[in-house]
Amino acid sequence: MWIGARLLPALAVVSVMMVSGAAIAAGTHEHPQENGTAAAPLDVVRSASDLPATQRRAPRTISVALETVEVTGALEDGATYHYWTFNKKVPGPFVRARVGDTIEVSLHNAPDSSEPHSVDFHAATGPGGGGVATHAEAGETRVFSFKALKAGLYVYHCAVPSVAQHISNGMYGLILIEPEGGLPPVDREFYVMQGELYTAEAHGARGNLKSSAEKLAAEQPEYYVFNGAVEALTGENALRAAAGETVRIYFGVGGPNKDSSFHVIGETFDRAYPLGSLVTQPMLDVATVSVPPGSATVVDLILDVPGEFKLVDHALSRAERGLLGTLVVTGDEQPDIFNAPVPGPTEGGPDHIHG
Ligand SMILES: [Cu+2]
Repeated sequence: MWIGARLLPALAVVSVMMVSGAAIAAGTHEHPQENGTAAAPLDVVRSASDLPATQRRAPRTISVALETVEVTGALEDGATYHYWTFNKKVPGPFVRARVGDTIEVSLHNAPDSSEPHSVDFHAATGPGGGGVATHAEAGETRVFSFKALKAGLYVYHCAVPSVAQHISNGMYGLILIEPEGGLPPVDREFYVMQGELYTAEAHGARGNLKSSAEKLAAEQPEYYVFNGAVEALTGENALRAAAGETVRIYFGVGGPNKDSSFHVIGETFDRAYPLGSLVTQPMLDVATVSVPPGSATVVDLILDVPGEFKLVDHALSRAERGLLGTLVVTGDEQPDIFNAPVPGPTEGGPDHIHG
């Protein structure tokens, strides 16, 4: 409740905070190379493969170390943005626990931060999800612990006002609380989160883009991103698997404001766990899953045929604002499932295909 109560007055002063924050950040960064500069922006994209493997085990105590760091990162070729991060990547680290675990959280706010930061785990039962307990000024470290009472896939995020600004700048991640007995085994797992960036400059601008409090308040983002940057999960960062494998995507929406109609073009989700509920039986054979801000879903795909499959939000205008990923599936063609003859190099027309 405290977040909501503080959000509205915080939005009223957001422009003041941003001006002072930019001035402090520009003047006091002690590690410009480590944290990225306009000349050498940091790669803030978290690889979709960057998540720990499951461990079937009894409940125990686990430690989660988060460092909040403000960095100038690459938004796309020729454009940078001053991200606020957990551990210098967007999203923050994937936290993997099981129901019954005690999770000890340590949050250190880097000394050169322009803002206090914190973390609110939706998996925690207790005031602010830890957001008050971890509120750390620059250079401070705060700790708290919670017991994972409920299995599920949950968002975590910074909870310092303006919360929307902190989330938009990149301060979100996922925590998986596996149910007793775990989830059905799969061959590969991936970690993908969607967010919005509200830049003063129009989409496609070059240079070091500035955040816009006005566009944030109006919920009018210029960019939509998977894992922090424009088309971040394509090319060498594409998700990769082989036909015949079953893959799982842990998908969350940091937002802060827009829901996602998550879809993989050319595939269906053989299993989908809406709203991150893992104790409810999954839905079967779903094409598009709606994921609200601050929520998540687990989707399993049995890959039948090879090819390139696009990860999108089916609100497809957003693909043209950066929201695009690729799942590359290798393997032998399966013409009994999908048969699309490829035109020859010089004879491209449909008459020749069928001739
Ligand atoms: Cu923050």
